[in-house]
Parts: sequence; structure tokens; C-alpha cells
Amino acid sequence: MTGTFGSNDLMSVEEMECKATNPLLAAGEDGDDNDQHGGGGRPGVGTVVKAKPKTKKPAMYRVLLLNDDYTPMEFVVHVLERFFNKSREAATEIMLHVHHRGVGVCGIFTYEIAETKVSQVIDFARRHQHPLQCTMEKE
Ligand code: TYC
Repeated sequence: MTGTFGSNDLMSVEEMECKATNPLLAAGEDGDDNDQHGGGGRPGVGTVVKAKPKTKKPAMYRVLLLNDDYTPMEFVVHVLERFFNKSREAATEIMLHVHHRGVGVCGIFTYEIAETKVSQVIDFARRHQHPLQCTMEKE
């Protein structure tokens, strides 16, 4: 683990001093397994042994299909099967929803995966000379 002092994944000097002075924290009651700071009870003396675990959930993005008047229904169903791993039945349901309501959700993904799906769908539609559009929005 490398890092710079002041970054979020290292313990702050204030936090180390607090742990070294507070017997509860120094005894490891904060839930981490980083309890041998080697400070010998001297406030502010010790070693950063381990970064605090960061478990934030990633932001998720809905991938949307947009209706148009020209893309064949069968092509949209194929797109949903091919790029979104939908069954024929689920794909048909989503396609009809988009056809009637104008927009529908194909799936929910992390940013990079959503971005890739959008590009793949637009590219595939273009190559088949269909105007089908696909976009993404934050969940
Ligand atoms: N509206 C199209 C048609 O009548 C079908 C269609 C459905 C097109 C969904 C795009 O995302 C779409 N042929």
C-alpha cells in the first residue's frame, strides 16, 4: 500500500494521536485490526500499519433504449438479447414498453459498463443502418 499523507485512505495524525491517548481506541475498540501502533503510550508516536478499508458502493447507471419510428421490432429484441442477456420473452416485453412509452430500461450498471453497452448498441444499430438510440442516466 502506497499513499500520501493527507489522503483519505490513511489515518490522519489527529486520529493517531486520539487513538494513542484514548485507551479504548488504542485497545482496538474501533473495529479495525490495527492495534499495535508501537507508540508505547506516547501521544503522536506510532506507525501507520494499514489503510482503513473503504467499501463505498459504486454509483450505478440505467441504460435506456429510446423509441423511433424506423428500427424494426425484431432488431430491438435482438439487441436486448445480445447486449443485455435478456430472454426472448423479457426482451420482447422491454421492446414493447419502449415502443408504447418512448423509453425503457435495459439494465443497470457501473459507469464504465453502462458506457460500453451504450456504445455497443449505437454502433451495432449504425452498422445495420437503423436509427436506434441508446443512452444512460445516473440511477
Ligand atoms: N417503434 C418501432 C417500430 O414500430 C419499434 C421500436 C421499439 C424501435 C423500441 C425502437 O427502442 C425501440 N418499428
